Amino acid sequence: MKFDKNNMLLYGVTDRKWTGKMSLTEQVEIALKNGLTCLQLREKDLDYRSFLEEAKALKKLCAAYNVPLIINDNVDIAVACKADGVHVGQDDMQTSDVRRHVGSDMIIGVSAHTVGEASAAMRNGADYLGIGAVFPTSTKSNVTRMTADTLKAITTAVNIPTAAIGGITEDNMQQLSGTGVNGIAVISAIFGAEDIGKATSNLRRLAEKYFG
Ligand code: TZP
Ligand code: MG
Repeated sequence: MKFDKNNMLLYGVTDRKWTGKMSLTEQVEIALKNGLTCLQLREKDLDYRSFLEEAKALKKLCAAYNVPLIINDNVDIAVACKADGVHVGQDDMQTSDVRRHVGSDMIIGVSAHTVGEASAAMRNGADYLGIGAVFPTSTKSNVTRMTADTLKAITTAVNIPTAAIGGITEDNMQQLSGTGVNGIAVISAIFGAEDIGKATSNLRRLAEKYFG
């Protein structure tokens, strides 16, 4: 699948905490219909078989909307479900090892918090970076908020697509314009929204305005 900086515009990350009234698949389909440009399946507690089954179903769904599916952390699941990519954090498998495992075609995303991490990730084969946390967030614990200067320094240091992450909403997104990021990655602004469709289309319109 074609992958470039436009896929960073509105990058949605799943979180099972927000399912209940709707299944994860139903939530994802609404987001896909309303302008999501990339989807990351982020499962922390699912057993391998359920994870793989879900990943295969979401791969099919994302493909129907021509949106890349990225698997968080789990290289084996990413390969087995024929995902478009895999995303790793600094405490996960090393970028160069991931590249060896998945071959040259699969997209690799890496979380970066400093210029050093970002440059190393790019050198070792990352195709894009998630950079954060740019705002306070209650979705993930143990995250440190970075300054706008660090964000700018990272986007200046690398020449691969980037998405900012962490506490991003319709109301604060504008503060990221001019930092050099190609878009935003969000969990709660989409999957925690009362109306996922409306939230997604609003975020997409604003992302086009500030980062398109
Ligand atoms: N990595 C850094 S912050 C974060 C992750 C996964 C959580 C983002 O969630 P939200 O709800 O968009 O703040
Ligand atoms: Mg991780």
